[in-house]
Amino acid sequence: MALKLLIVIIQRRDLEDLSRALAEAGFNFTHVASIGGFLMEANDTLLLAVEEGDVEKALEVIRTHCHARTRYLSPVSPLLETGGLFPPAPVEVQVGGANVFILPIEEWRRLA
Ligand code: 2BA
Repeated sequence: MALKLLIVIIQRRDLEDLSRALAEAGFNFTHVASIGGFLMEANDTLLLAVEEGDVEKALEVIRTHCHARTRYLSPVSPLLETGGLFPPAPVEVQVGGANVFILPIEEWRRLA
């Protein structure tokens, strides 16, 4: 059976709940702490190698335990930096639930 690698980027607030749910569903995974390039905030990346036939099951667990959230960014105005009066309106950003990249695994070896 073919194997797939799921690279799953989630929000930190979903990590505990999702980790527990994946373990209960029988999935092995590796957790890597990461930082989003746009918000520059900590997020988390999970690596899961799964049988192709289990991909949808894993996605369902991820979908159930990762939630979309709204964040507001306050852009720094060049006017403010030079003493201007009016701060720019916060920018609304929708983050998550999860960003999942699904890659084929060519070969998996456990070396003992
Ligand atoms: P960040 O890069 O910190 O992005 C957080 C959220 O900001 C994104 O949520 C998106 O709604 C918004 N955003 C990102 N880049 C933007 C831009 N150039 N202009 C306007 N808004 C932008 P998500 O799309 O749910 O992404 C959540 C996190 O998943 C990202 O955190 C990043 O760590 C990762 N990610 C998303 N897309 C990716 C990609 N194509 N490649 C690698 N990592 C990705």
